Amino acid sequence: MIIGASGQIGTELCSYLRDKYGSHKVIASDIREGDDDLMEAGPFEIVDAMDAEAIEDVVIRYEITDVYMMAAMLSATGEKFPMKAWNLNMTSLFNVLKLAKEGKIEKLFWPSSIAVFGPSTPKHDTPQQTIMEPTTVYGISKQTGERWCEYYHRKYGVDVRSLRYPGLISYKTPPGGGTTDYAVDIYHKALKHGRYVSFLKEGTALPMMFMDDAIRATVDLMEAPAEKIKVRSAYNLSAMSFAPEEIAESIKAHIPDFSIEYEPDFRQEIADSWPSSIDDSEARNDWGWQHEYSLADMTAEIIKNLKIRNA
Ligand code: AKB
Repeated sequence: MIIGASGQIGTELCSYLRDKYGSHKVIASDIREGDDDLMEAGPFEIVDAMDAEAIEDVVIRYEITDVYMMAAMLSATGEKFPMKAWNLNMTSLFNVLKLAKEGKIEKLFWPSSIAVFGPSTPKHDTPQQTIMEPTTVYGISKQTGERWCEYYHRKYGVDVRSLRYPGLISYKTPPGGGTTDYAVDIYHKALKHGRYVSFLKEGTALPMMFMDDAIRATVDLMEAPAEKIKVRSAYNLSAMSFAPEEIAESIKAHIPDFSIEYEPDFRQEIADSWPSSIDDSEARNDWGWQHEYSLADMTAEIIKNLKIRNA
């Protein structure tokens, strides 16, 4: 069961799992309907991630074994609605941790984020274990969630697994309310208008990843033998790091007239509080994580596919 299946990660995760296991083995759910492909490809249930009874009803009805809890309010929207973000991000997690504790599901995936880090964290090659003093509500909720995941594993044997996602870039589904979203929007604006106004300033390097890599990491982590999972809070996960001018350069290789301007807004402060690169050697050593896409590979793939889609 995927909760939050109509969202940026949920949509692609759902189609990957359906290709792998068969459409009817994967139950999509969200508070709102998803795109036509998602709705037509297999079972879909309207479920509010805050509603424990509704989740349990689907779990029992479909005999769910694994749950991916992908519903969340991200960093930028979270700063506008702090209590809403806190309530959604924590209640949705507790709802599924409880089901796992009661033995009603076998395995749980819950996404964490580089937002668990803060301005006092070492900025380059941020290690797995380090100072974590997040300054956003989203980051505080992710750090707290990590502690609870580890607690439920240690105390009740819950098989919960998690990754600290970097900024995720997809051309298939739009992101919503994140600080790293500019790196998705830039491709659409490059093809449509040949220019982009970035809400992060030049030199703001952040850890990023192509969605295909993130989906593979998620499913690989869930399928790894339990004894290989040594971190039960959340694993650092990394592929590439770049600043707005670097992604702009990679786009110029395909669209030579493309130009970028900078008009930083409130999201600059959030980006400045996060690491610029991540050391994910524990994920690589423990369960064999390897990314595939570099910035150049990702840009080529996205531009090729958006051109086909827009033709
Ligand atoms: C955000 O920008 O809020 C997210 C994240 C890094 O978790 N993409």
